[in-house]
Amino acid sequence: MTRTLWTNARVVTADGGIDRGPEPGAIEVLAEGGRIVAVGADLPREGARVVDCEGRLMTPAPVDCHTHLVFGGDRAREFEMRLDGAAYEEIARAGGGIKASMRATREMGIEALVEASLPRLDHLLAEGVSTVEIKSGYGLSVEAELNMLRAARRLEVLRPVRIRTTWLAAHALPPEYAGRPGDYIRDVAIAGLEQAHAEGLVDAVDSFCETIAFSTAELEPLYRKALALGLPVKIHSEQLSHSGGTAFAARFGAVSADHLEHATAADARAMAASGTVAVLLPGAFYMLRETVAPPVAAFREAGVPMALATDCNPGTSPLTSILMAMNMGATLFRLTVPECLAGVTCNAARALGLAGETGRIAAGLSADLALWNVETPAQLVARIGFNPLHARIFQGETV
Ligand code: DI6
Ligand code: FE
Repeated sequence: MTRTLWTNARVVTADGGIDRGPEPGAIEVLAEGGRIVAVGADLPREGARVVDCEGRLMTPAPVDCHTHLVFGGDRAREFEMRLDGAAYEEIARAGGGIKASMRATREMGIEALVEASLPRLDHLLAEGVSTVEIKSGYGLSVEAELNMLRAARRLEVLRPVRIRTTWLAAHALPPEYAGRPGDYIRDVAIAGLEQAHAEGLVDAVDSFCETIAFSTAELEPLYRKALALGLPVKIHSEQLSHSGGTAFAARFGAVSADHLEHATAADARAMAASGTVAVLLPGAFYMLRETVAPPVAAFREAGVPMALATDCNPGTSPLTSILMAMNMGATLFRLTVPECLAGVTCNAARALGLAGETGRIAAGLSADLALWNVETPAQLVARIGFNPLHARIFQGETV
């Protein structure tokens, strides 16, 4: 088994609080067979390949815990319409938005979806990302939703990355079910979920709870089914308005609630009680030029862990940079630098139920590490459009 010892790095472990990065070499990391076996000072060198990190910052490899990375088509035209003053909800109601991406996605086979998605994935990997969550939600029929997840799984074969798939059939109501949300949830969201689960295609279940999408009452049977199948649930909630999705999902023990611009202090307390991670998505906030930021102070006070993700999607967040997500988390939501770093490492892993697998530098976890050509986490978060990645280490291998 290959043993590797990384030495002379400024290591931020994200394991039990994040500091500013100690002196180079104070913490060494030893991995064997792809897993971290020891973290500390003066680790044994016998039989190990020793990598001198030359004083660089080492962090856990980032985790992008909320993406819609697999989709067809392009919505730059809608961006122009919004520049002209059209609202996102207006465009959605007129058949654009998610439904425009649905039409493009339905026309594509698995191979075409993979080909369209790979450049987006490669952008994330170039910033050191080890793990990407990918949602369905642009197929909106059983077969097209399954194909999205099949494409997502294929990406994991084509690249050294960990993919987690999420069933998001309850993203929008397709035209053939107009006025019949209950039928759609039963025939597509639930029936398709059973099939996806039987094929081993799904790791979690998500939905879009919003006035332009689904209500908690409509979503209830889907969440019951998810729990019956033993699948963790999450939710897009309180993004554009307060629809009650957060408290609803907390009742189902959600691993995460995402967006949360309009969440309240009571929502934060419900999330704390259910162990739900707040996944903040500043890319969508920025693109839609929202003005109400998520209640970060309430999350801090209630002790809700906060994650940051790209929300990479063709409409509201065409973002494929986890570094930019950190910068925006700081500038737009006023997260501290340590919160930003925890947001894309330990807390992001937790939002995917992967806290015991990745996102921290600790013995027993996968050796998923990022080495950066900077010395402090603040230097990582402060710059815009600059990628200082020196090396990405996935399961102990530099890739
Ligand atoms: N909220 C979002 O911001 C994305 N999905 C969601 O539920 C937007 C998806 C899109 O506009 O394509
Ligand atoms: Fe999203």
